[in-house]
Amino acid sequence: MDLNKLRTQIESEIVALKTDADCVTFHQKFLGKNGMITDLMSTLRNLEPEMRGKVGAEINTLKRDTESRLFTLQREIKDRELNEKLMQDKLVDITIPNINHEVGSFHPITRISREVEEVFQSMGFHIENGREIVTEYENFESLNVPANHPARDMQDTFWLSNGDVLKTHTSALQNILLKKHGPVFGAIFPGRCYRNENLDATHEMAFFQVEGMMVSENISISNLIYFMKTALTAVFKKDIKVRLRPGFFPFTEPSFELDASCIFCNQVGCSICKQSGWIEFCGCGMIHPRVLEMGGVDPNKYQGFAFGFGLTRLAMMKYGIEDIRVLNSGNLDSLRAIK
Ligand code: FA5
Repeated sequence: MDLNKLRTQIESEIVALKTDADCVTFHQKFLGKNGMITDLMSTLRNLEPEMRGKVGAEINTLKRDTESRLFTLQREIKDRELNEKLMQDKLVDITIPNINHEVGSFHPITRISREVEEVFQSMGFHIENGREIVTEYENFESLNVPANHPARDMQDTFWLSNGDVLKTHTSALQNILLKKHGPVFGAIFPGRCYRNENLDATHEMAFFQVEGMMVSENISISNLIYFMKTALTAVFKKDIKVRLRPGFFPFTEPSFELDASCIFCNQVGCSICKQSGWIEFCGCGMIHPRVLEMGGVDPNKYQGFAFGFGLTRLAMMKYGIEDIRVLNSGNLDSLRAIK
C-alpha cells in the first residue's frame, strides 16, 4: 500500500471512532507491532536509497500525527464514557427509604465492645488490638506463670504445633504493650480468647475479654475502682457500685475480684446474684513488679493496675442473654431477638 492511500484510510477511520474499545482496535490495526504503518515502514528497504530518507520521514510524520490524534481522542472518549456512567449511577437514589429490604445490624459483641471502648476512651485510655496467636512467653511466662506453674491449669490451652498458643486471655498483650509504650500509658484491649472448655450456658471455647492497664507514677487501686465504677455506670445507664475482695492472679499483687452491684434486682436479692446483691465481675490488681520488669519498666519508680473482664459475659448481662452459645451460633433469629 502506498503512503497516500494509507493516510486517506487512517483519516476516514479515525473520525469514525466512538468508544474506547474502537480506539484500542484502531491502535492495533495501524500503530501496533504488526500494524499497517509499521508494515509500510518495512517496505522502505525496497526503495531506491535516495528515496528512503524522504519517504521514511513522511511515514514517521504520519505515525506521530496519528499517535497524537489518537491519544487526544481516546482521552476525550474515556472522559465521556466515565461521565455517562456517573450520570447513570446518579439515577440510583440512595436516599429512598429502605422499604423492602431488611436492615442489617451489628453483632451484640461488637455493640458492647464499642460502648466499652467509647467510655474508656473518654477517660483517656487508648484502644489496642492484639493478635489471637501469641507466644507461650506472652501468654504465660511474661505474666509470671512459668512452666509447671499450677495457674496454667486454670486455663485449658489450645497449643499450636510450633509451641505458640491461641491466647487464653487478653493479659497476653500486657508484656507487648509495656515494651511498646514504656512506663506511662493507659490502654484497653478487647480481644477474642480461646480455652479448651466444656461448653455450657456460660462457657464457650471462643469468647471475648477486655483488658485494661494504666501505668504511671502514683497509680493506685483507687484509680481502678473509679474507672470501673464509671465505666459500668455508663454501660448500664444506672448507678453501679463496685467492691473488691481478695483474689489471686500470678501477674498482679495484690490481686482482687471486683464485684458489681446486681443490675437485675438493684441489690434487693435475686436468683442471679444468689441473694447477695453482688455479681462477680472481673479479676484485677496492681501489676506485679516482675511483670513490669519483664516489660522493661522500672518497678521501683512506676506502678500500674490491670483488670480483665469477660466482654461476652457483659453482653449477656446487658442484653439479658441466658445462653452464651447463642452468640457464636450464627443463628440470625436468636441474634435478632437480642435488643
Ligand atoms: C483472666 O483471664 C485474667 N487474665 C483476668 C485478669 C486480668 C486478672 C488482669 C488480673 C489482672 P479469668 O480466667 O477469671 O481471668 O477470666 C476473666 C473473665 O473471662 C471471666 O470472669 C469470664 O467473664 C471470662 N471467661 C473466662 N472463661 C470463659 C469462657 N470459657 N467462656 C466465656 N467467658 C469466659
